[in-house]
Amino acid sequence: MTIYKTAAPDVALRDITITQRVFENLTRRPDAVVLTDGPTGATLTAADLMDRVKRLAGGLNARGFGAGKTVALMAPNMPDYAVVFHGVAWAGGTITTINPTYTAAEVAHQLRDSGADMLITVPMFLETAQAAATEVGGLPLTVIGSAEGTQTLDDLMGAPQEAQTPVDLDTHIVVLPYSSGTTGLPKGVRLSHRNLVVNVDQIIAGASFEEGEVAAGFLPFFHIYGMQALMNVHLAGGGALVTLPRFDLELFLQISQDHRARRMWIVPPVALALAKHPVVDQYDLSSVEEIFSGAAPLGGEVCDAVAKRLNCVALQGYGMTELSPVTHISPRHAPKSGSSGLATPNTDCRIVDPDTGADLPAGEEGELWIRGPQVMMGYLNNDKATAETLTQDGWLKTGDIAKIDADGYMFIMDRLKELIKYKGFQVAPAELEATLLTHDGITDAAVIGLPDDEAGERPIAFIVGNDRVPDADGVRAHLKRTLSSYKQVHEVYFVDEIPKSASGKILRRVLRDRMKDTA
Ligand code: 4UW
Repeated sequence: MTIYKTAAPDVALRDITITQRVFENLTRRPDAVVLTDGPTGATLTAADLMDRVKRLAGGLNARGFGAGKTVALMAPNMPDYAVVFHGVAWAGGTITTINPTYTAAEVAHQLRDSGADMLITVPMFLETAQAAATEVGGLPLTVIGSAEGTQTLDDLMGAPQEAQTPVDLDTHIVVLPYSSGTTGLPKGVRLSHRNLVVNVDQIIAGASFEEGEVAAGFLPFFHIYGMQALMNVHLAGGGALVTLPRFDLELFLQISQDHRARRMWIVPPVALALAKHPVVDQYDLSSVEEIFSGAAPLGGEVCDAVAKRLNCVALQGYGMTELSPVTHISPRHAPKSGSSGLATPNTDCRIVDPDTGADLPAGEEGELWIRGPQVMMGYLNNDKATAETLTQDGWLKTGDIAKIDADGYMFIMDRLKELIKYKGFQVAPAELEATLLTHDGITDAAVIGLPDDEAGERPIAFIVGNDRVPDADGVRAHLKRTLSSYKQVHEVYFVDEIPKSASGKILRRVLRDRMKDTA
C-alpha cells in the first residue's frame, strides 16, 4: 500500500463539540460583531450569538425538540442560520440542512428520509415548507422572522441552557447534509462532532487566519463548503462574516471592498466572473490577498487570470460532503496552478487503480482514496451505499480520478462517479432519471454532464419514448414540476436505446463520447 501524507504535523484530536469549538473563540471577543446580514445590515456580536444559541437550546429541550431529535433547516445564509445550527447542536440534536430553493417534493423527500421532527424556514419559503410538511403527514413549522399563524424562532427561545447536552463525540450525528456520493440518489451523510471539529482545525492549520478578518459569505451554509469553511471556520478562526442570501456579484464586491476582505471563498464560476467581468474594475479590492476556490475544478488559465487581475494568490481546495469536507488545500506560499494542493494534516491518501484495486505509483492517475478523522460515519439508513463507499479499514473511495506529483500536490483529473457539478451544486443523474421515468411517455432515460464554460458542467438528457413521448419542452416541464432550477436539463436528445452494460448499468462514457463525436 502506498500512502501519501503531508509533511505538516498532525492536529490534536480534541474532545469537544463543534459548538464548543466555535464558542472557544467567541468567548474571547464577546463585543465583536461576528455576523452581519448583508441585505439589512443587522448584526450579531459574539455574545449575542452565544446567548441566542443557548436560549434556543433551552427552548428546544424544554419543548422536547432537543436531544435525540432532528431539526430540518431550510434557509438562505443569514446570521440566525448559525443560531439554529449551533442551537440544535448545543441541545444535543441533529440538523439536516435543506437547500432553500428546493421544490416541495424535494423538501418532502429529505424530511421523510432524515426523519425530521421540525422544519425551520424563513417567510419567503414558508409556502413550499408548508406543502412539504403536509406531504409528509405534518410536522411543526417555525419561521425565522415572522409570519401570521406560524411559530417563530423567537417563540422557541427559552431559558438559556448553559452547558452543552452531552453527546458521544464519535457516534452522535450532529449534521446530516445530503449528497449522492458516487452513485444513486441523495443520501444523508452522517457527520459527528469529531468529524466537524477536526476538519475545522485541519483547515485553520493551513489557512493563516487573522483575528477579525471579514469575508462576504455567499457560499450556501446548507452545503458542507459554506457550512464548514465559512460559517464554522470563520467563527472558530477569529473571523467574521457578512452573509448574502444568494450570490450577487456587485454586492459581493462591495462587501469585500468595504470590509477590506483578505480572502474570498468562492467556486469556479465566480472565479471566472472575477477574471473577466468589467464591473470588477470599479471596486478597490487591494485588501484581497487570496481567493480560495473549491467544489469543482478550477482551470489553471482562469486561476492564473484572476490572480493576475486581483494581484493576489489563487488557491484551490478539494473537498466532499462525506469528508467534512476538506482533504486538500493549496499552500498559500507555494501553490501550483491547477492543483488542489497538499493533503491536510491527519489525512492519508492513496491512488488506486479502479479496475484492479492496486495502488499506483506517484504521478499516475487513479481513484483517490482517503482515510482520516474527517471521514464520515456513513450514510443514513443505507448500509449498501456505505459499504460501497467505505472499506472495512476506513478508506473512503472518492469516485474522483486524481494524481499526486513528486512534491505531494494533488490534481483532480476526471470523475469516475456519476455526479454532475452545476456551478458547484450536486446534480445526481439517478435523481433526474428516476423523475424522467415517472412520465408515462418515457420508457428509458439517461442523464450526463457536458463541459460548460460558465457552469463547469450542464446536465443533458437522453430519452427513449413510446407513443405518448413528450417533446423537449414537455420533458423540461415534467422535470420542473418536482426538481429545482439547477437540476434542469439543458438539452434533450431522443434515442432508440440507452447503452447499458450486461448488468444493466448505464454506459455514461459511451454517451459522453457520442457527444464529443458530434461536437
Ligand atoms: N477540484 C475538482 C476541486 C474540487 C472538486 C470538489 O458537493 P460535494 O460533496 O462537496 C464539495 C466540497 C467542496 C469543498 C472544496 C474545497 C474546500 O476547501 C472546501 O471547504 C474549504 C469544500 O463540493 O462534492 C464533492 C465533489 O466535488 C468535486 C469532486 O468531484 C468531489 O468529489 N470537487 N472540490 N477542487 N473537483
